Formats: sequence, C-alpha cells, structure tokens
Amino acid sequence: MPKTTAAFLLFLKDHAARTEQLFLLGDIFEYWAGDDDLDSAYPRQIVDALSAVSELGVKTFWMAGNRDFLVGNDFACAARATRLDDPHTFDFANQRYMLSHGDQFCTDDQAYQIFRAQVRQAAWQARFLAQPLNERKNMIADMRQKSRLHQQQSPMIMDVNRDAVSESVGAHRADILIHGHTHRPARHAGALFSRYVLSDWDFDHKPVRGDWLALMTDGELKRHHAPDELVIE
Ligand SMILES: [Mn+2]
Repeated sequence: MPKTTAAFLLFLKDHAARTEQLFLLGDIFEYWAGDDDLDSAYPRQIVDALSAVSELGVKTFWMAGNRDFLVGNDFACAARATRLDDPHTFDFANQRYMLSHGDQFCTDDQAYQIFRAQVRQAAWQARFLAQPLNERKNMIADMRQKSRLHQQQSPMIMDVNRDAVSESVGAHRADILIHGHTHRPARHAGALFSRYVLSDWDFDHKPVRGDWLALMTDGELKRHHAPDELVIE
C-alpha cells in the first residue's frame, strides 16, 4: 500500500518528530517474517524512518500487533525503539493510561485466541524462526491467503468482548484504555473508564483513514483524523 506507507512516513517526519514520546500500538507491518528480514527494502525503509525520529530526541515505543508479533531485539535496536508488553500502563496528569493492540480482548473469536496463544509461545516462535527466511515468507503468504478466504466467508472483524475489556482495565486500575485492531474507531465513555479505539490506516483505498491520538501536556487527549497533507491523490 504505497500511499499508506507514504502517509506513515510523512506522519513520522512532520508529526511524530515534534512530540516527546511516540507509542506505536502494533500492526505497523502487514507481516514480520523475522529480524533477519531487516535488510529487505521495505522493512529497512520503515526502520530507518523510525530511527531518524529517535535521533531527533523522540523516545519511541513499540508494541507488537497480531501481524508483526515476531518483531524482536534486532528490529528494536535498528529502529531505536523500546519494546513494550501488551498491555502497557503509565500515569500522566492524574490519569492511568492503558495501551494495548486490542486483539487479546476479542475473546468471542475463540479460534483466533487459540491460534494467538500458540504463536505467542517461545517454543513455537523458535521453531518458526529456525526455518529459512524464504520458507517463512511462503508460509506467511499461505496463512494470509487462508485468512483472506476466512474473512470473505465471515467479513465482520470481531469486536472486543466488553467483559474482557472491563476485567483487564479493572485489574490494571486504568482510567483510559487506548487500543486499535478492531477497525472501529470510537470513544466509549463509561462510568469507570473511557476507551479510545484507533482506526486502521489506509490511504490507498476510499474512504481514506488513519488517525492518531496526541496526549498534550495539560492531559488533553486529542484525536487527529487522516489530515489532508498526508493524502496523496
Ligand atoms: Mn491487529
């Protein structure tokens, strides 16, 4: 998705570069075959852009998504990013924030949760990463093909399970949860906590979309929707 990539690179250069801290919450890559793929053109382009942001003094944090969960230490070093666990919490302006990719809350999709538990095991990852890079890419292409077929049969991406969210937010005593993954951008204000859902990014297809949240020094949390300057016609 060349226009989406261009929009992301502009976002890094023109917006992320002006902040103090940048939190990326997963699925920046469509897939990640392993850190030995860092020298391929596309990963290299993104890693160099992230590294350039860090060089400007922006502290960069990386959380894995369900597509790029194989990102490892070599990637983090090259991108000059600090890897975060999912979820990650921090306190700011009297609020406790909880950041997550979001897929772990989609507990109604039981088949997916079984798959997720399997591929997040160290042993599974070690076995997978022991395959030659080209074979890994073939396996991923095969899995993505199957996933596309599955999505054509049941096109709705599952939403989060509200009970799973409440339980996790309660356990972390968070006031504000921020996540993506579900492609359902919204702000859900509840009695106990608020939940901000980020959009997916797509500048190659209509409707163009790609948002981010800016946490200001006074504690205001401001959403930016795919600004025009990132859209290439
Ligand atoms: Mn995802």
